[in-house]
Amino acid sequence: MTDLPVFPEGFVFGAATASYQIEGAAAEDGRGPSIWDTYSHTPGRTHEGDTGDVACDHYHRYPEDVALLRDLGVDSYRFSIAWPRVQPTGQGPANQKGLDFYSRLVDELLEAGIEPAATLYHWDLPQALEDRGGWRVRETAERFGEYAAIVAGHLADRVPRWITLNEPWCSAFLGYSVGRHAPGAQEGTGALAAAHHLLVGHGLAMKALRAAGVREAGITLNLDRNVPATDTLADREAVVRADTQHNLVWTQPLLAGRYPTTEEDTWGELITRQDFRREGDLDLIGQPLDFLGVNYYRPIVVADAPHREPDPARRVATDNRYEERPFPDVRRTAMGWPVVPESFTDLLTALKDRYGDALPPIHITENGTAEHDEPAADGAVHDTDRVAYLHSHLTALREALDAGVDVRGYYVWSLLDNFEWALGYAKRFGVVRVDYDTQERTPKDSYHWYRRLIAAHRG
Ligand code: IFM
Repeated sequence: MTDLPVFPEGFVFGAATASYQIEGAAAEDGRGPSIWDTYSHTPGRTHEGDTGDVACDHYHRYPEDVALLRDLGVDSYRFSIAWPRVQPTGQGPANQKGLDFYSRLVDELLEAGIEPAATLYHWDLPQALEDRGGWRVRETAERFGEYAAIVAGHLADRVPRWITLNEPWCSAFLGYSVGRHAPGAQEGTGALAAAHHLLVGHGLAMKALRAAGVREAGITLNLDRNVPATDTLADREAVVRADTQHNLVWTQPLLAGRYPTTEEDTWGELITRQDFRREGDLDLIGQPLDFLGVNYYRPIVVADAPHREPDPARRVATDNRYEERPFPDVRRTAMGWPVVPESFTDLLTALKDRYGDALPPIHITENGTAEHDEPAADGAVHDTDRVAYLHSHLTALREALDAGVDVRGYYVWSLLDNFEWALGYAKRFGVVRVDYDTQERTPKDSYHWYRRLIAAHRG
């Protein structure tokens, strides 16, 4: 174990999941439909028509899953709360049975000595709200603030760490521009409005969490490390547009109190046509964060390119005059993602360089990999590629700490193999294998590796 990275005392080791990806019980105890139920049940949207109807059946098997977390030795477990379990139509009184489920989960975690870390929104918007405009409209942000108040009112006394939104980039841009996530829209201004209303919703949820007296509240972003394909000015400028779309659209309002100065160059007429911003929004969005959650998986190579759609009236928000290129000469995961651990260090040090003292402490709220792992003849899962990925990325994270970045915790994605959104059950990210026919859980070699790493940090 001598080559394993060592983290400071008090560093939080955790594991993460999300409601729609693991819970199942899609129509149980009053849960209403979410946009992901609609999307996954629409033919052609997901791999082999997979849905989250059953997923890992965590709704019924959560005691077994908490026992796996306890044996893993994690300090904290990051899960998300399904809004349509708590408010089946996204508004109005709480569905007590939905709240009771999360209350039971939290109690089970606390009994196991594990700190719960709750995400309020990991993409399962109540379908009824999408029918009224979804994140394109401000009303959804207002309903989100009310939902946050209900949940915090029930759980704030037992949940110390709260995350308002998970990866709003995916909600806004995969959901309303690329169309590869629910609700599957392909729009220009609609996606930019969604991005803004997600930030407003975050601000309203922060106020609700503060009012409930929670210990720590923050937001999780999937920041990208965009690197230019060549050193030409054109490619370097393309990186600025990619950074604006992926990163600055969130970090500037959240951490610098302003919208990105590069937004007009990135979105042109789409952003100048917007009328969704209101006076006071930046103050709401820019409330102090106790921590910033960062999810990291891979870097992206960016090259200058023309607009894919020449007509601005028909252009989607992710058509920003750049294209992705393959990362040369590195291993790729089962997602096709390049494995470049040093990019993880670079992402974090660049964040520190840009925001300095305005950067709150960081929690890595997701990091991990999908691999082609299969059980061996003895039933064990020797996921050596995942072990190598985790080892190299935790080492890269340690280097970021050495470079002065204040990182307080790390959550592996994911505890369980689960529903990987449009890719269904074809991609496995878990440190625990799930047999979807029997629901049997098998800890993989990576689970045992992570367990040893955590144990090595205990006195
Ligand atoms: O599975 C997802 C998760 O829901 C959000 N972050 C990225 C993961 C892997 O794609």
